[in-house]
Amino acid sequence: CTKVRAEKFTGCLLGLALGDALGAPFEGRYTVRGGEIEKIASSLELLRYTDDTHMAIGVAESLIACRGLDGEHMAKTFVRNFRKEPWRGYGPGPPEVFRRIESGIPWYSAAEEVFPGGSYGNGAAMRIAPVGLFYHRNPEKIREAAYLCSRITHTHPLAKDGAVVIAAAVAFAVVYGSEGRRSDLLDYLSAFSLPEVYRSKLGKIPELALRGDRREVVRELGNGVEAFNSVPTAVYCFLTGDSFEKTVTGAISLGGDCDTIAAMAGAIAGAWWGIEAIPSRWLEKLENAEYIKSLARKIYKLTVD
Ligand code: F2R
Ligand code: MG
Ligand code: MG
Ligand code: MG
Repeated sequence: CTKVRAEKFTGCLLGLALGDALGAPFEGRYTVRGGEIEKIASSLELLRYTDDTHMAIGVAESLIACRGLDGEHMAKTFVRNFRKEPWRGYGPGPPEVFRRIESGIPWYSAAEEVFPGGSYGNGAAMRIAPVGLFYHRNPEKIREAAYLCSRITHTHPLAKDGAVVIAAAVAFAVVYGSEGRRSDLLDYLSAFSLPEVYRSKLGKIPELALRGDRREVVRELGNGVEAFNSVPTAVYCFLTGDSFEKTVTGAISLGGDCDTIAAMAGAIAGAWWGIEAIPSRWLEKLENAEYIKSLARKIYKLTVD
């Protein structure tokens, strides 16, 4: 186990926000050429983030205020943040859950009826990185905390287990990066007894990585808004990107729900390599970077210092 440094915490949350902000202009695109990402990034004055980061900020704010995960407080934080900035590009489910909470339905049951069987969108996984940071010392708490955080808006087991995968990957990256072996992540995740679709997709990663065929990755792992079609893909991007920059641009180049895949992969990569590995030309343009950094530092102080 290498030293857990504050730079990994800041790298994680800034990495999430940058993956989101750099990927957002391409969300829903079928193909994205490598050069397009840098062209758009350099033409923009501000790299503006979307719901992925906005919700992760809510997770971090609530974890810090409560010194741990309090479902009711986190739900209220989500609702308050959404009301301030409803234009962040939220999926259809969460705003409906927030309306239900405001109408008096308890936070723990407000999401149940929004989709039959609950939402399996990737909205729980995209925001979960602060939970991985907060509970990095405590892998046995990760599942419980990720489930609780997800339950506010996403009650389908595949959404909740997608959040477990990303939270666990962030914890792994904080504890073992950058001197360990990235490929050990797959062994680390195998201890979390995941549903078959995750085990099967994560199990395909080593072979897919050998071939590195973009179309095959999209076909086998997915690039959609469903948690099971984006979470394993984000893990693939981290395991095959040899730097923070390559992880994030590789994720965006897959197209589809690429702001979210890049946000999840960027959080893991930022936690692995630390803030010093994030290109300054991107960091300088990131919206609210100082605030996001301050949240990461507070989680570090509460859990390591
Ligand atoms: N909302 C978007 N992108 C749309 C375009 C945004 C545009 N650029 C803008 O600025 O307005 N992106 C964000 O949403 C995704 C996360 O979604 P989340 O939070 O999981 O939402 P939801 O609605 O719960 O689930 C997403 C969709 O998945 C399908 N689905 C989920 N559960 C289902 C079920 N049980 N049965 C059938 N379908 C189910 C539905 O189509 C949901 O709407 C991220 O990409 C984020 O970036
Ligand atoms: Mg988004
Ligand atoms: Mg969550
Ligand atoms: Mg998205």
